[in-house]
Amino acid sequence: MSDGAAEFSKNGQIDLTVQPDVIAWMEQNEWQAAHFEWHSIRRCGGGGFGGGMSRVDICNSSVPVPSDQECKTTGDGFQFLAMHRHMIQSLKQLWPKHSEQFEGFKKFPTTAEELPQQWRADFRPWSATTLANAKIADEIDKPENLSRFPDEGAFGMWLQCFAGQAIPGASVSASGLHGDLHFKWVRSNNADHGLGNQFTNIDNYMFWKLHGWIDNVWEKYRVAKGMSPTDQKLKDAVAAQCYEMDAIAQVINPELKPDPVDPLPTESGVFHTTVRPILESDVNKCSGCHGAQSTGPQAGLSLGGDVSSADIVAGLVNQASKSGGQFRLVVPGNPDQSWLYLKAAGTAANAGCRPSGGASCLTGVMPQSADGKPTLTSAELATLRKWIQDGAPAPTER
Ligand SMILES: [Cu+2]
Repeated sequence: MSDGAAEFSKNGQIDLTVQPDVIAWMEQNEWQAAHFEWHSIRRCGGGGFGGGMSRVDICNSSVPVPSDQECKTTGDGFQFLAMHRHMIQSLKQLWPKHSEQFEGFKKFPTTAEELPQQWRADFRPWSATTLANAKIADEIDKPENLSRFPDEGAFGMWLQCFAGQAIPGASVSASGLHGDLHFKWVRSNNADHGLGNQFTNIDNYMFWKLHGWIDNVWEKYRVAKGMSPTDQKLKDAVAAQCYEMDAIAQVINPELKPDPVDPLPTESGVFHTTVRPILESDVNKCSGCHGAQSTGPQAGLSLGGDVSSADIVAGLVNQASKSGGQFRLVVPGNPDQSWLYLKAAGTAANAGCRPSGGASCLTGVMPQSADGKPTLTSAELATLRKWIQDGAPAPTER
């Protein structure tokens, strides 16, 4: 895969998208549609009416309609931030070497020079209101700006919905910086992957530039408030959005569902009863990366979902890793030579990984965390360690 944006030409206009491989992965996993329906289900209103232009009657589907409806509550503002962070993090995790295409503007772009070259000739100045709001967002760590927003949900709501004012619920509803940014880069001829097409706008390179910027200023807010990038509330919120998006994707395409005619065996054993729940817990795992249905670069490593524990263990024990050089994923009796353990414990960086046999060395902690510390608790790590130490026994069928 190439780095950065891909050019997309249609009817004499050049637009920018993420790389075609990324678009294809998102299509396979119904991300374009799921992203649209994620927004639609927040437009259902009371009693399941509305839903905007939903193509799957999302308001009356199996996915519960969130009580936080679009731009009505600060809870929605928080979910808006968490959902887009989930997508950004997942894509960066899937393509760690090509992550530039999922990174935001470093600051709100106010000059042509700050834009990709293909957009510079079309740069038009922003309104004074937008510029004033952008300054507040970029300088959110200044006390006078920070104090405008009692919590991150209020900040998210303002970014998404009410740039013109800080207090939600007042009568004036100027569009947020989010809308200002979205409307700025619509290529009218690009109905396929353009920012103007709500059903596919996540294909567009500028989508990630603008949402990445929103994510950056959100993080700046959190840091200024002294909030940790690894606190449990944040992790739970991002994981919840991951699960909601997966649930929506399954409404859109039931084929993504586990196969109901082939029930999983009933299993027991240490791995099945104590290790697997750790790998599958809401916090540590999201099916986008290591699930049975995953089609991304991590596809070879299945840690949960619609797969038996016996198959998970078979895929780990004495198996080569894809990004752990000479290491195998699990070496029975030897956790400190087991890439799975080293990654989870956050000690992979010091393990002496050497690229080998086609396997690179990606030594960051897994699940990824912003501060590089393990996401698993020490008790969970001890459980994983003991299972490997005891010979990584396979589960048994009851
Ligand atoms: Cu969105």
